[in-house]
Amino acid sequence: MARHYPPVSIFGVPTDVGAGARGASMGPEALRVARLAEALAARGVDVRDTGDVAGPKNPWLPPRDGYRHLDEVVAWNRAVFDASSAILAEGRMPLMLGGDHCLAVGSVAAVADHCRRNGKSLRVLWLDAHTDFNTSAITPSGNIHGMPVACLCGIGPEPLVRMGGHVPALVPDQVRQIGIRSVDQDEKRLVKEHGLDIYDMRYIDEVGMRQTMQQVLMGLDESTHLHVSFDVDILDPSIAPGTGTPIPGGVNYREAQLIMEMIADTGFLGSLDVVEVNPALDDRNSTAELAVDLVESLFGKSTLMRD
Ligand code: B3U
Ligand code: MN
Ligand code: MN
Repeated sequence: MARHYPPVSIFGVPTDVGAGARGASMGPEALRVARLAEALAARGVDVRDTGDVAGPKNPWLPPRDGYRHLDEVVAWNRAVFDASSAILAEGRMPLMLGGDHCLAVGSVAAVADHCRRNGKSLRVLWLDAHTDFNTSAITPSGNIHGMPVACLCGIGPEPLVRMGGHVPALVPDQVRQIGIRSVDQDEKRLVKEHGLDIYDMRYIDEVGMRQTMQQVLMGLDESTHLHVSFDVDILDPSIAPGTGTPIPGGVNYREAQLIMEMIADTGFLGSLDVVEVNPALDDRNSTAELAVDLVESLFGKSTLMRD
């Protein structure tokens, strides 16, 4: 069965203000150079690139009270929230090109707000090597890209926790985390305490990606809005070196394709972030190219037998 996808609006968020390495600010251009919009258009998707949102420069300062660049992170997330909300209000699918992962506070808060207003049930698929559930009290770095899931679940600084008006934006029950293999000591305690549903690499090794994704995608129905937050560091660094915090032992090419294909098969994809592409660390834009390849699968490219 050929899938019909809603119209897509791409927007870029050129900042690395929440990261510990510089360069994710060039992610949107890298993904454009890798021809993301053209690839979706070739699949018959109505796609528009609305350009980049704007925000403050990266002051590159040490953490203060457990946060690096909190004011700047808030400003960028407001811009993301507004851009995502406007796209959703037009009945289009927001596709955010990061930027680092702190920006998912704004994108997911906007989607959560949209779902609340429209009687949709939101499920967030967090594809990542990291759980991103740190707080100012336990972060080893102060980098806010290690905190967005906690913020969305109501734990974090006021302006981020309140980004979408409703607090918390999400409950842990709405989140599934896939590909996890780097969690800080105190962060581990916190994710357990909050009951996050985590499919780590050990689980994927043991049961395989097919069964993992069947679990992840259980309980969806016509009212489901799926938000995919795709941190490219879920991928093994051997295939995706262009990212700020690469962790060995990640998802391989075939597993990554299967993740995307099984999400595509649900037909419930409603919004997407592609974050942490860092061309300064990449090998000839290979990570952005791989991300585009995988996003094509998310829009049904490899479902040869089902088209
Ligand atoms: N957990 C570490 C590292 C990290 C989290 N997310 C990324 N890196 N990309 C931290 O600094 O919070
Ligand atoms: Mn992340
Ligand atoms: Mn990560």
